[in-house]
Amino acid sequence: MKLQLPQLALAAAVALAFIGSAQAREFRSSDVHPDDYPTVMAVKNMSDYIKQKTGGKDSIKVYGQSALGSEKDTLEQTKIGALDFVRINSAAMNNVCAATMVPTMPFLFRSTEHMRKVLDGPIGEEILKDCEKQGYIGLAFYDSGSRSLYTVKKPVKSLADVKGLKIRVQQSDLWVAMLQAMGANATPMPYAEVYTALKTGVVDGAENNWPSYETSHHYEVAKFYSITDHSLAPEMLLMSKKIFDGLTPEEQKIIREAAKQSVPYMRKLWDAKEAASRAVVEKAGAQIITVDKKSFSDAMKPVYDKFITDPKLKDMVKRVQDTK
Ligand code: GTR
Repeated sequence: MKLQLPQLALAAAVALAFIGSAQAREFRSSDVHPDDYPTVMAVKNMSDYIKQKTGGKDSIKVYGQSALGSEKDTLEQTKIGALDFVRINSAAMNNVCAATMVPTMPFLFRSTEHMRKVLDGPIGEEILKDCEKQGYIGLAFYDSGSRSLYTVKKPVKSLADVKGLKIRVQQSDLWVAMLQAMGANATPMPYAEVYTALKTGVVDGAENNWPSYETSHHYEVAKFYSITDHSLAPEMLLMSKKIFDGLTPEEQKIIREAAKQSVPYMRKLWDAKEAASRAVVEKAGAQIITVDKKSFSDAMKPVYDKFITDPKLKDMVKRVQDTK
């Protein structure tokens, strides 16, 4: 029997509907933070959006607290398609995709507003797009506030005090160079290992934003928090290109939209969390130390000289600085 055109169209529609429903899936996403942390909440918010737009078919489950491994490990899993999404700090991508070094650079963003303006605009899109060559679909930047130094035994009151201190850094050559330029003995290690390293004296200190300092309980061991504000390195949400390429254009569109719409939601949570975390650590007895930030910033020149050598990166840094 020969099928007529309308019958063919109907058969195709039935087949498509069948394939669509058969492929219902729960994507997996990793994070190093606990359940109620703004980055985790943002991906859960994305999941709600995706669920709603796909009529309950697709969703994302977040595995927090490094349950699936360190940021470095989960990035590798994502590249090969063993993991669907990964939420990491830009630092974790520095050795993989050079453009991510730009928003990580010390003392580059002048304020949170400046950082948001740059990352919401064409420069942010360029950096996200640049991750594709390495097997990642860059979906969004999230806030991470500014990072400062904290120590266990003695407070850092000036740049000279950093000399010789063993400071944990993220697993990025750029981060190693940054802390070395401050005079520290930079020690890269995964986030999940830092609490014990501080407690057992493997390191003398670390550096992070208020919410991480609080939720990781580092403040209980390292109670001297020196406000250096040395980097506003943002968070990133990436998807495995291998997985993304296997989705329908409609699913891809929904995922991109879901990520973008989660950014303002995350920022609201972030602003509240920064203030709340600072209050928690202060109440618990953390000592907040103000330092001469300019001396720290002046010490960063060798870091720019070493890492921002490619003309494209130089131009990008200049465009960030010129963004008003
Ligand atoms: C946090 C960030 C994490 C991770 C961590 C670290 O602020 O949210 O993605 O980079 O710092 O220091 O390893």
